[in-house]
Amino acid sequence: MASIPTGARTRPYWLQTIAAVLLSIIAAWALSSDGYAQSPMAPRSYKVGAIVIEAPWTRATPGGAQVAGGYLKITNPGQDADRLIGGSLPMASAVEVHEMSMTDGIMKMRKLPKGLEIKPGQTVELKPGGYHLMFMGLRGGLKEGQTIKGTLVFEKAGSVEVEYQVAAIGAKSSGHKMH
Ligand SMILES: [Cu+2]
Repeated sequence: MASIPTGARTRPYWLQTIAAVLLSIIAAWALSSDGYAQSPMAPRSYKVGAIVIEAPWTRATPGGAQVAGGYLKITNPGQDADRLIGGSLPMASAVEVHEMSMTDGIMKMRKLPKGLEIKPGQTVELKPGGYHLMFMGLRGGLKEGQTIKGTLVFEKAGSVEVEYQVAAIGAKSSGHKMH
């Protein structure tokens, strides 16, 4: 720093350079894929067409279980209705869209053959006890703390890659603060 003249009134050139580099780093970070913080447990959001998907999560599977539920929030800020019709997961033989409902005092679930409609302006939350994705024919268990890549398929918006955070066995929520 000996080359910096003492008593300079304007910001020295080297300081401007550092400031410019820092700004470009911050800008690059802000524009990076998710827009969200990159920490592994932070809720993530994804966009495909007009559809926004938030914070996909699933649960660790007890030994030998071959099914697991997938949960997330879907918002459709667009002008047209769309449908979540399925998806894929490398370690599952199928990903189905399910509904859970009380029938004669018994919780039952069924596959929605035409998928789940998301109307314009609507937000639908897939959560335990309600709509959910069902991962069928799982090969190998899901472990708490893992991140599982998969895809979701919408009738109009098409397919999008997402990552599921794996919560504890039997968790009622991902443990994330939804906003
Ligand atoms: Cu199910």
